[in-house]
Amino acid sequence: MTENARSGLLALSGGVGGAKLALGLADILPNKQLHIMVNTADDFDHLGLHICPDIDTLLYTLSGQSNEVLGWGLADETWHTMNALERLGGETWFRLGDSDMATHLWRTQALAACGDLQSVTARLARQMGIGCQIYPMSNDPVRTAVFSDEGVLPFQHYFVRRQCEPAVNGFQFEGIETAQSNSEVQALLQAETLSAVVICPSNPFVSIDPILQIQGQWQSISANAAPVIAVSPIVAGLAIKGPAAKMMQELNMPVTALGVAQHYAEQYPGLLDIFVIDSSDAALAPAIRDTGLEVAVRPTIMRSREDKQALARSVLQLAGYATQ
Ligand code: FO1
Repeated sequence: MTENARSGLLALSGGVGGAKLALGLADILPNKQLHIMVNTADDFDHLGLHICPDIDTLLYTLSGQSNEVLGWGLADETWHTMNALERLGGETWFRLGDSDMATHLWRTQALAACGDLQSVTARLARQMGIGCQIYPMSNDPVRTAVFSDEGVLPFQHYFVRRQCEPAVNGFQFEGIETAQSNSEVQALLQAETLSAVVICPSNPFVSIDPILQIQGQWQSISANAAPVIAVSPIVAGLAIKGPAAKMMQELNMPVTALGVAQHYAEQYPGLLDIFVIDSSDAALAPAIRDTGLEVAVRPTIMRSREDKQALARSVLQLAGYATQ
């Protein structure tokens, strides 16, 4: 990778899908060029601990510790504390592994001692040996409320406790009106040193929308000269992971990459430059072009490490990054 005045990449990410592409990017880019802004609207306080699921998925994935079987938490986890809590009749619907719990204890204590979520996250990343920059979307609390046929549910109650079963009809990001965007990301955008902004294949409604809907956020990304490239999280009508496809159906949207492109085009006019769809969805390209977006058709399914690196390389090439 050649160094030039514009040599940074800002990725916007939720949990698993975003973390996979982030890992591919981290394998290719020098640490100082990679900046990842993460959704924190899934965060909540539970059992006295401050939990940041998407940040932790990023931290664990980039440090090679993620639990590939569960899709969240740490590999080689044990559950003694949860089992003991269950015997006491405590709340165990949200399962915190013994080792994972150390992260939440450390974060909760650090936040209480001094820190804002940005500095605490940066310290956690350093402790885990991660060299790139990970930013919470805001230091201020934003919490997703899910409007469903079972009423309004806090996000983790919908996602984990009710296993995404209730039909959704909308979302509200509580606190979004007053939350300030991460100041380090704002500085990065203003410095005009970015070569690309990448919207990872994360859930558009509950992972990417909260990031973009923070005051002035999508407008300042749009105003930056770097091209904005989004990767569809929907492939062949299915979400690779999580409830995005089910949500689209319940929201009466086409459950396709076109539906995702239309959502971004309507919510954030002019933001996206290129929309990346999977090779299996090539037939959708003309209809997506009709929404005014440039379309790139590439393999986007990331099973292996090589798949992640290949998609990362595709995104970098689309952005005009000079690769070695
Ligand atoms: N997801 C589950 O489906 N069940 C759990 O018990 C669970 C516990 C958990 C603990 C810590 C953490 O950081 C994440 C955890 N997740 C769990 C995943 C997580 O809540 C969701 O995948 C995300 O919020 C959606 O991105």
